[in-house]
Amino acid sequence: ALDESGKEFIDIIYEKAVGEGIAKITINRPDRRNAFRPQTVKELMRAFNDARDDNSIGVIIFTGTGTKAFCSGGDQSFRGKEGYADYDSFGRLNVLDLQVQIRRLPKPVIAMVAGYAVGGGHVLHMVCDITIAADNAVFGQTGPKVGSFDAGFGASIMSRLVGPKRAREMWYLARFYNATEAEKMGLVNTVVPLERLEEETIKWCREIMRNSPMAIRLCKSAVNAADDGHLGLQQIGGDATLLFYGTDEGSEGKTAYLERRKPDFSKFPRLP
Ligand code: 2NE
Repeated sequence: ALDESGKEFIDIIYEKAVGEGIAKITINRPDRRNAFRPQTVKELMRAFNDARDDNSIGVIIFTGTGTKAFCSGGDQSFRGKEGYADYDSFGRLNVLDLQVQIRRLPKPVIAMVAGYAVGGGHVLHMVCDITIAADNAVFGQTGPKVGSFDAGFGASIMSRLVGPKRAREMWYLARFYNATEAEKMGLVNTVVPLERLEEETIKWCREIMRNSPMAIRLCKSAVNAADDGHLGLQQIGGDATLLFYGTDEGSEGKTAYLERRKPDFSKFPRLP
């Protein structure tokens, strides 16, 4: 499969149902339980970027090939002293950039989880806007068992989702939780039989697609704003500028500048 710029994807599958406004990004390393290596993450970032820029896309499904795993985190066989390394000579934790990208992407990202979502794969589903789980899904952090941890979003977003006590439990004990337990903990939005997973996910996508894209964009920014601090404010502030550019008042400033005249803002109301 080729991406928009003609580059081949090796580790992922990227599809679009353009008429529906739905993109689907699939980690395609089922033999490794969809563990990611740096190449996988680079491809995911390219695909998410394309889906963000594509005006016809309103919602993105993020999933893994097969029914055994959504994602089992970083591929441990690529882990070195500086992070994960594949074709580059140096290691990296570029999955952290992917997490930020998903969090800031102004369209909903829905994690469609069958099987294991563990380790860095668990963090990936947590940074998505919504998680639809199959009844065979298993959730948990494995880091402390394999000499790793994610003290960034992996800790902070988890703590928001399940509360600090449960977050400590998940990290300190590194237990696995089934789909029903995960739903009770607030980790997932709904649990459906495995054979209905895709159907249910598409149903949620279609419901989202019926609603106002700008309202959804602002709601995503708003829900994240307080937790994301300055970056959250920047996102929602950028949305305000985006909306303002579309107004006559915003346009008057630009037009006056280009016409080399003084702007006339007198006709615009000073709202209470
Ligand atoms: C996911 C899990 C529980 C599945 O168990 P099971 O029994 O269904 O499958 P199995 O046999 O363990 O795995 C199938 C094949 O996939 C490989 C396995 O080694 C095995 O290979 P073969 O024996 O067939 O050759 N595989 C699975 N996960 C892998 C991985 N993450 N890296 C490399 N190979 C993997 C079970 O497989 C499991 O516990 N996997 C490890 C989960 C894990 O510890 N992930 C890393 C956490 S750290 C992390 O992701 C991270 C972070 O903490 C901070 C920043 C960035 C990343």
